[in-house]
Amino acid sequence: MPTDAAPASRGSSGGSSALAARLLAGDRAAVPEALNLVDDTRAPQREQARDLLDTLQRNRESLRGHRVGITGAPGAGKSTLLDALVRNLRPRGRSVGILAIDPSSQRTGGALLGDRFRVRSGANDDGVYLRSMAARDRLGGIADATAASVEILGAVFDYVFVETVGVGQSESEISHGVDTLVFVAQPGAGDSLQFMKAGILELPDVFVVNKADIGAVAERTASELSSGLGLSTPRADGWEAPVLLVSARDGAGVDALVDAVDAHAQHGLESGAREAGRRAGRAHAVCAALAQRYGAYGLERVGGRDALEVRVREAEEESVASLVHRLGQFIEGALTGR
Ligand SMILES: Nc1nc2c(ncn2[C@@H]2O[C@H](COP(=O)(O)OP(=O)(O)O)[C@@H](O)[C@H]2O)c(=O)[nH]1
Ligand SMILES: [Mg+2]
Repeated sequence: MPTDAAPASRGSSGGSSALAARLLAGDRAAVPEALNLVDDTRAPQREQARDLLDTLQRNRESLRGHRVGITGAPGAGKSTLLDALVRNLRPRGRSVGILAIDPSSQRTGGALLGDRFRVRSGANDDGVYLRSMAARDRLGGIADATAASVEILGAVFDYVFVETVGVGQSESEISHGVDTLVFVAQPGAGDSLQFMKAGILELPDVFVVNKADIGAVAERTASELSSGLGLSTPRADGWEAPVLLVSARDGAGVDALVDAVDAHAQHGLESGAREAGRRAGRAHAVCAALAQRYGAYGLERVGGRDALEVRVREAEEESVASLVHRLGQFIEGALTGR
């Protein structure tokens, strides 16, 4: 599908169609407006947002930006690493969109990171864009909001990075929304042990032991992780997750990290894992949003989670937002006996 094709002007709003066309043509100036639209809770805006996202979904072949989750405990160095990644990628002409999901507040972490980018990459560089999103107001259900923002950024930028905090549940949550999951470990913090206990060692596609500049402790953590991975069962998709020693502060190992992310992207394209992952991610986002809104009982009323996932997989021309809306109305109907 050509990226500059004007999308069908179906739907209620010429405005959101024009916006979708601009995004699909690679217009970076359309990004803030589009992200504001999908964040707007007013009914007419929500409808326009669904139109916009449906258009992107119909043109999904054009959403080529590779989606990378950066996760790990607070203080592990995720934001510093993103900064290093931007400084590595920008001189090579690769564009970067960043979504920082802040679990506590809307302003602190993201704004700080934003300031750092303005200092480092210059205010006039439109090849890097950062948006921070507060998870606090979303009652843990950030799957559909993240999905919408990632689609928009992925229409325009070569890489979309999503920074999320945490060890455990959040890895599993974010792994559904990205193509490549990078786990950033803090040297000596026992992250590798926590991982093995939680049984989620198989989720990250790339392991980074950051702060390699502090020496022996970082190397020990890296070898712990490597042996833990050696003991885990091989992955069905054949990918072997590398463990990389990186210093986000000095930039050491950042080239190797970019290479590992690119190699995983290539593997995903060739094996079909990326396409399959995006499909599964959509199903997950829809079900998570509906379960959050209507509970397990609501889902049962329409045949349960598995049946819903099948429906989502079949509805390839509809965005996550539209599916949540349409299936939500259906569930409400079932719950009120209409
Ligand atoms: N020595 C060292 N410190 C680092 C490195 N990367 C980050 N830090 C420091 O670790 C702290 C937390 O970094 P930050 O990027 O905010 O972590 P986040 O919470 O995971 O985003 C900050 O004081 C950073 O300066 C590194 O490679 N080496
Ligand atoms: Mg951070």
